[in-house]
Amino acid sequence: MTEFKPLVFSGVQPTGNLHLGNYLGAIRKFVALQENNDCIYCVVDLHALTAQLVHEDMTTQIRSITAAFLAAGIDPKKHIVFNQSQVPQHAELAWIFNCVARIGWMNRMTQFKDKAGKDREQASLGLYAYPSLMAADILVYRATHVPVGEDQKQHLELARDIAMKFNLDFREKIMPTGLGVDITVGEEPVHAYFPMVEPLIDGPAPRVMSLKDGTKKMSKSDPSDLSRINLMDDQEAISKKIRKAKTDPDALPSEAEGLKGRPEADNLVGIFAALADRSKADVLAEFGGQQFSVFKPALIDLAVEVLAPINAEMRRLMEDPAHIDAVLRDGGERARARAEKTMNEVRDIIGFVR
Ligand code: AQP
Repeated sequence: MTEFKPLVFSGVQPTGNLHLGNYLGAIRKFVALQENNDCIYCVVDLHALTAQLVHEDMTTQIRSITAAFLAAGIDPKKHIVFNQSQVPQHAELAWIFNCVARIGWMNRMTQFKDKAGKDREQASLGLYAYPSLMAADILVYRATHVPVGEDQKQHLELARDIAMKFNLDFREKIMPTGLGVDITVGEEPVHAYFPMVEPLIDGPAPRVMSLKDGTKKMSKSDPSDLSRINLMDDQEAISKKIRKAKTDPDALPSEAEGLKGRPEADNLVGIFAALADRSKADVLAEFGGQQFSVFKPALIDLAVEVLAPINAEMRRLMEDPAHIDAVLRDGGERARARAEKTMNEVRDIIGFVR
């Protein structure tokens, strides 16, 4: 549908230890996409302020996410890797988008409701406006494709709504600039400045669940460290967490259908399948009828095999913070140049004097 030049953008918050959900749901896709696409990957440090303002280890966290990107195989020379706060154009476009987005749209965001909890009055304005900044992160590069986990689907729909409203509201101003692109949205032809971003959610593990509760997503902010496998976990920690992972008393089924109503079993089989690049059906063809006492050791071996090299490389990179900072500075410079081009065009479309 899109006639914009394809461009991949995605971001990860420096808010704690990266876990297997972040890796399988997002970072591994980032690595695969760089083969055939122009990609921009961002450590979204401004977003990290939304739920908690003061982070004692902000600098280390930014470096650690960058190290994870590089250790997983992202090439910062061919693509762009940077931290968001180096490119102030994200925040500038977010302000304009705050004026495009409607309160009613923001009120529907389930992640705000989840993260704000019961005491919504005490949540920051930033947490509420988070999806508008996320739309700006993507659209300040006029990116067309965004690899994310399933939890971000609603935010990407909002980004599309914001782009569409901007395109329609400024239609008459975009036309004479010659900066727009003719696209079709549904049946409708639209002369668009901003593309309708496509989420790239499909994959073997769009939603990795907690090891302690198969109905909750694996999350950095879960108070229990046993709920997640961190990319920095060593072999012993991985082994302990999988051994202690919640299961049910039954043997594994022989077909994927049999995982219905068994969230913990479904999650562990899904993790195995994603790590091994196999389907759940294929994994069950091998382990169907076996108890968890057989399956878990196989999962431990596989998880250690996949994660150990990433873990080792992250540790090596973290010993050279100057190198990581140089990668971010170089990426920041290149990202800023692209973002400023968009912002100059947006300023012209709106009619700001410059
Ligand atoms: N459990 C998950 N399964 C699959 N994908 C996931 N992602 C996060 N959790 C899972 C994806 O990882 C990318 C980076 O996420 P983020 O750190 O920017 O924000 P998040 O979604 O809020 O991640 P967390 O771990 O849940 O952090 P906290 O606890 O701080 O909220 C995104 O693409 C996300 O979809």
